[in-house]
This record gives sequence, C-alpha cells and structure tokens, in this order.
Amino acid sequence: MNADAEARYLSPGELDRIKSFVTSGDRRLRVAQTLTDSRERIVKQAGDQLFQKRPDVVSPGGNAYGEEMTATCLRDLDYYLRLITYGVVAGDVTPIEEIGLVGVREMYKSLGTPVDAVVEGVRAMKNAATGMMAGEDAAEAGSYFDYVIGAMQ
Ligand SMILES: CCC1=C(C)/C(=C/C2=NC(=C\c3[nH]c(/C=C4\NC(=O)[C@H](C)[C@H]4CC)c(C)c3CCC(=O)O)/C(CCC(=O)O)=C2C)NC1=O
Repeated sequence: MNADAEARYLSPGELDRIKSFVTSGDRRLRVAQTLTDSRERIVKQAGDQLFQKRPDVVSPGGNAYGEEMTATCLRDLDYYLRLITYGVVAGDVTPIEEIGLVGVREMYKSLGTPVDAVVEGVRAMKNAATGMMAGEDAAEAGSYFDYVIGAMQ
C-alpha cells in the first residue's frame, strides 16, 4: 500500500483489501498454528510418500541417498513448510517467493536435485497438511502449497 507515500486517503479498493485481511485473520492464524504444531508429522508423512513414489532419489546414485542426504532433503521440505506458514500469516506470497523461490530451479539444478521430486514432496506435504484441516482452512492452506508447486515447475 502506498497511500502514505502519496499523501492521500485510502481508496475503496484498498479499504476492501484491508477489511478482508483483517476478517480472515483468525482463520490464517489458526491455519498457521496447525502447520506449526504438526510440522514434524507433515514432513515425515510427506517424506515417506515421496520416497515411496520416487525410490530413485534415495537409491544409490540418487540425490537424497544416504542418511545425511535424506535428512537434508527432509530439511528442505521443512524449509518450505516454514515459508508457507509465513505466507499464511502474512496473507501474502511475497515472503515465500523472495526467500524460497527466486533462483530455486537453478540452485537445485546445480545441486543435482531433481526439482520435479521436490515438487512431489511439496505436493505430499499439501495432502498431509490439508488432511488435518476442514473446509476454508484447508482451502486457505492449500492455496499456498499450490503457489509453491506452480512456481517451482
Ligand atoms: C529457506 C530457503 C532455502 C532453501 C529452499 C534451501 C535449499 C537447499 N537445499 C540444499 C541441498 C539439498 N537439498 C536436497 C533435497 C532433495 N534431494 C532430493 O533428491 C529430494 C527430491 C529433495 C528433498 C525433497 C538434498 C539431498 C541436498 C544436499 C545435496 C548435496 O549436498 O549434494 C542446499 C545446499 C546447501 C545445503 O546442503 O544446505 C540448499 C541451499 N536452503 C535455504 O536456505
């Protein structure tokens, strides 16, 4: 919002956006709380699902092969879950984009990490997380996972 920089009153559109941000506040905080409280379960479930679907990544020669690399892979999923939690609280995808998505494809390419498998992992986190929520909460959370999935592809 730049009404202050321009020394003017808020426009009706700006007021509407603020109103919807405020009225969705309880829901966003509840979703962020669930994601935070359940983060270990979400990451664990997603990892299990990912490695079942993509056994190649944890097989010899795979990017996440070996205890240490598998742990690093799960850590990356946890990073994305944390960024999604920031986004939900802010009601805005900018923090997710700036911290976790700018240059991410190039980064994973240089690490030899298959991006499509990272996307699969984020999708599995979405399933695990939204499975713990109902109705509008699940939709709110799901939209941030979808944003990450879309931006990585
Ligand atoms: C908060 C923003 C942020 C992100 C996103 C991030 C990602 C990130 N993941 C990395 C490594 C890695 N990332 C993975 C992840 C995987 N390999 C797979 O095959 C799976 C598909 C996938 C898990 C879903 C692995 C295995 C490594 C280690 C690769 C290596 O050292 O060769 C590295 C290299 C440095 C390191 O090992 O820590 C970075 C920077 N760091 C950050 O600060």
